[in-house]
Amino acid sequence: MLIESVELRELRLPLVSPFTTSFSTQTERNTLVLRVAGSVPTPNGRVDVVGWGECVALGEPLYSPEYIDGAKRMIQLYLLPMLARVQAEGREVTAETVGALLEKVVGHRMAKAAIEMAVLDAELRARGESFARYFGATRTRVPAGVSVGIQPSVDALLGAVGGYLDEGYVRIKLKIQPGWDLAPVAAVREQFGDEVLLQVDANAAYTLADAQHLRRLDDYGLLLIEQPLAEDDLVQHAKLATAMSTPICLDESIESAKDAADAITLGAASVINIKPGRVGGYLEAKRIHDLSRAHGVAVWCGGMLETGLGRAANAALAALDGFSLPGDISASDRFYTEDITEPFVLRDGHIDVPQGPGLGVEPILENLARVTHDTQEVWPA
Ligand code: OSB
Ligand code: MG
Repeated sequence: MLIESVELRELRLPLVSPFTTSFSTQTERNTLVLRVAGSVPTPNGRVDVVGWGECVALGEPLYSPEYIDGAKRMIQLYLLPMLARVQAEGREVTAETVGALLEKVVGHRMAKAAIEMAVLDAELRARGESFARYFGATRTRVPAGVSVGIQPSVDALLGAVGGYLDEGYVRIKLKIQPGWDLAPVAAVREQFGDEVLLQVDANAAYTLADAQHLRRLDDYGLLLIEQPLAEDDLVQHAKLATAMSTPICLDESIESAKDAADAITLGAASVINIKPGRVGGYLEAKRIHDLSRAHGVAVWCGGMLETGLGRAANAALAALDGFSLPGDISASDRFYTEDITEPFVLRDGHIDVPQGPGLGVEPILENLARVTHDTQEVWPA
């Protein structure tokens, strides 16, 4: 596309309830949304179009090195100027080349992913093609899992899990940390039975020295344990995998298809949580899906408390055949009373995959205005 303007908005959406993980408690989701406008060549001539991207960085660098203010600066100071130079040379930026065009910048995958998502949305809207169709996805709905934060008490946890099961969620993920692991898992199994699809996520809160403790989770028939050890502990994850029968799933450790290939080769992961933002975008996410599938490694689509924009794209990606486990793709009201798009709702434990052009959803401008904390025109870069 030929980019003509880029608007960067910082949003603040209150959460319906605090979300506690081993690394923080969030009561509000601050997020960045990018609106890219320009024109795209089509067989019928150039079409003016707008595309939307969402940056999944959190407010603080606790889950990943990226954080909102940093991503904002990165997009404005480095990434967009690189694309502006490409255009000044008379070349066009496309979704399939933007990753390579920004490759010289080390890391900052969430910032890069937001730009790629907006450009891809613009191009697909111009072509009248949905994200799902572009990815080659065939399913029209995806099973919805829910990520349940660390609670003040086991009773509170049972109340929360019971509520989600009543709503129809088909898979429960419990956040765990040292001191909040065996007891909550045992209580949920006891109360809701062995049939519930149950998994846990430690967000890197343990070390290999905890292997004998973690092994006790094997008694609870968990689908997987997500990221028990540190981001760069690939070798240690491989060792842990030999010490316990619960499958090891990696989240934070996987920032690229190369990381996924390394983890698979090492035996550090038998399942991968694919988060498009964490790996630099939907195209790299699709490559990880393809490679995992070729190696018989199960994947599922993770979440980062996305607004309806990111949720739409995640649902489309998760509709690919290789996503064999339910993702962290819940209804909008899991986190927000009011989303910036039409809300995603649960129907029979599933979320419908948008079928319209591009993301297939639009921001509702009044809603967007209500939660916008800051808007900047950042182009010409
Ligand atoms: O580790 O999967 C994670 C949210 C923020 C940061 C990291 C994680 C999460 C979640 C929530 O678990 C997933 C969701 O958006 O539903
Ligand atoms: Mg995780």
